Amino acid sequence: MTKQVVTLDEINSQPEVWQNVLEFLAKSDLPATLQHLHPTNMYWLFVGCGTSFYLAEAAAGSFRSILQVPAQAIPASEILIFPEAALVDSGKQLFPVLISRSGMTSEVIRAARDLQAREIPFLAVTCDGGDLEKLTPYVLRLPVIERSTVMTASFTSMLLVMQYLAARFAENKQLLSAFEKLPAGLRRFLEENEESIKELGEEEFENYVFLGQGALFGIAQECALKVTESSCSYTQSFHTLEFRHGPKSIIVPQVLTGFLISERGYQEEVEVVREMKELGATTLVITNQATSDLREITDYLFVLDLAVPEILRTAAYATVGQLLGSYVGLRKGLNPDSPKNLTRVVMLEA
Ligand code: F1P
Repeated sequence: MTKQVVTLDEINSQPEVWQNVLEFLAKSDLPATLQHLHPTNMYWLFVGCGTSFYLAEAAAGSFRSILQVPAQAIPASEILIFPEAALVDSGKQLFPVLISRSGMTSEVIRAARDLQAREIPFLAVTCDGGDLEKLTPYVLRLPVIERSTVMTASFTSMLLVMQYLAARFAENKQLLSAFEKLPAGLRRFLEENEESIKELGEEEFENYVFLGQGALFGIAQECALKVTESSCSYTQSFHTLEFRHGPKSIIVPQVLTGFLISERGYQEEVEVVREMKELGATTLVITNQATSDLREITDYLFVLDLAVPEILRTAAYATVGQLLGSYVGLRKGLNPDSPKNLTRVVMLEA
């Protein structure tokens, strides 16, 4: 009997977790509470560490896309070491969003206290609450209980929550009504593709690359981190078109080159797939739809087929990297529930 892997169970629980989170959001009065801060006239600064920093990247890309507001992501450490640069006065009201599953990560807590000292209001987005939820009146604590060391459902759920916030601030009824399709769409995708991802995990590669544009760049970074954390493999991530400007020098068949293809940048991004295939890359493609020319240059293809606006597909792309990381780890005889050198929270000496 195969040993239960909690991380895999939690990855596969994401459709149900998303359903619960969407029901929680429908009852939350926080979006209305934040309205008085004029969210469409603020400079949004998304802050986190590790997976939560890549979540910040995807959230910032989502706010730029949905709200057309200035939005940036930074690691919490930047506020501690270079506060004057991180908290730049852009002329717009700076509004930080501190993201932490545990609410206990030392760098995030120190950044929160620094913001308090500067009397800069901020939003906390968390699952466990921890110390973070006590440091601000603006808290979104999600009904997500995650036991795994690495973040999976907490990552995608907190991203959905921030996309929901942006859609509420934008009063975008088409987006808001589309969220309800996501849990069933993800359930179908996972049922149809997990076995293929498991088989891909059993293939040996020297290292892995993940590429994405816009909000998908944060997802590419997270896919790379998941494979590193769960399997001790070497990975890299770049903006897709940036890969031409030097990093492509590593291309050989033993490098699994992953492309998170957007709808908006489809033509330009597929051209990069073609060029890398011609250089000898083994290509992995995650896309919502695939034309025949893309299928011809793709070795491992995963089609989301989600009937929702493009930006709402963002979180689903991450599930391929989550599953791949765990299955590569298992193939290497590792335990994804107990990743080498890692702890569930990074807490530094006071
Ligand atoms: C942040 C984090 C995770 C990482 C590991 C250690 O946690 O760096 O991204 O995977 O679990 O902690 P948090 O601040 O979101 O709780």
